[in-house]
Amino acid sequence: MNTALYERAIKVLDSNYQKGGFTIPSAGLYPFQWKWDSGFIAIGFAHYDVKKAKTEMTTLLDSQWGNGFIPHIIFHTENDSYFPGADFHQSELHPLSSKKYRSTGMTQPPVSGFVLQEMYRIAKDKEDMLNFIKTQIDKVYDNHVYFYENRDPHNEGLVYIYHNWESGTDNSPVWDDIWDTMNPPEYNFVRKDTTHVDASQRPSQREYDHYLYIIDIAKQNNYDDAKIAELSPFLVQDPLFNSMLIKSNQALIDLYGLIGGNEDKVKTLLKWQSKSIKSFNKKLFDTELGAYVHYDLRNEKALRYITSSSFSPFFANIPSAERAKVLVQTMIDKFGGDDKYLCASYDPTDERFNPKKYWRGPIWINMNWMLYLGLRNYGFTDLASQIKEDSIELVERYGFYEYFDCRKDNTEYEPVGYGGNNFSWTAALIIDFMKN
Ligand code: 2M8
Repeated sequence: MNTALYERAIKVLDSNYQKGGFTIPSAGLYPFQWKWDSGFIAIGFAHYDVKKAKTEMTTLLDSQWGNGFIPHIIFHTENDSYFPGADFHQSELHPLSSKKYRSTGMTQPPVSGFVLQEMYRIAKDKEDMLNFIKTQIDKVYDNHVYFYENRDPHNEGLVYIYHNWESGTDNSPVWDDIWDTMNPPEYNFVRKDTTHVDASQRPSQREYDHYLYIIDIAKQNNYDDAKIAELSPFLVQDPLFNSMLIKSNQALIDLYGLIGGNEDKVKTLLKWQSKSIKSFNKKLFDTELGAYVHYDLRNEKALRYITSSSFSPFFANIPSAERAKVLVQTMIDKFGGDDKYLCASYDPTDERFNPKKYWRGPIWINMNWMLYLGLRNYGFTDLASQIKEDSIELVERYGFYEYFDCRKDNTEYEPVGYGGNNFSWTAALIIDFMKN
């Protein structure tokens, strides 16, 4: 193990940890607590500072609303280095929003269930960790109840997201098809992200108009879920989001099994689980592409593009063994090759691919971490190891960046680490990669 790298990762995480009991993703660029970032961060902490790992999750789950919803950003502090902030989002419009924290009125992928399970796996003192999990697990369960009761209008076992920021893969080329159906006003606002990061690596101004417009619709309806389902121009069943929900369902089933009792909850979880996996395989797999794709519920059509999210079902044990082989072949054919690190966030053979721009092509360490665990679980050990080795090599060579260029022959366009530096989930998951 590269001990120096491990120590550097710890330094990144510790310096991003805040007095309020949460960790910012990256200084300047992202000065608050983000939902899925926090989960990955807690996994990193669990390896060397159990107290911080627990605090990270407790603070996140403490932001839960009265209806079980957990927001995507929790604005613990006033900070004007980020746009749009608490005053734009106005979570207080929702009658059940947290009275303690201001937040956004949208969510992010449901990481908390599998994060608690990872914390248990990593813990040396299992009894202590299980006691901690007992104090938090029902909040995660309530969060899943929120999803199944409010985000699945056709009762399919597949939940929707109503904003691209809910996906975590903010400006994926997949969303371009949805932007084509919209024509929002040109907003007058000052971007803050492009004061921290070169504009060529971030979403465009016009994309931000779309992002703000969807929030405006949600706000006009006080973040009411039924109204959003009726009116949002963006309503998508996302394979990444649903894979993480399914992975977390399974984690809750396993953890309740360790805790004992809770039979009704386990029964409900098992019911969701079989329905979700069945629908997922039926609706989101594209036989012609050999990959899982997004489904646009607003316009009732599949969004037929291959992204790293297309492979996320490995992480949640969704594909059959036979389908898994097809999926691996697609990954190798489109994303692999001696000239590339794995795994680009968007199909490098497609014209929409951009190797430098945020979620339109670069490699993200959190995606690699999920793909690694999923592929390993299915027995694709060589491919899994390659993803792990590529991830470590990228960070060793270029630093703890937010995202990375997948092209290996990159002497012409160094540096290849993009976005924020000293990025928390990159550090946290490199720690886990090195220990796993
Ligand atoms: C990025 O998203 C935020 C909005 O949530 C932004 O660009 O301002 C995404 O990469 C998202 O997945 C991530 O959680 C967040 C913080 O790291 O940054």
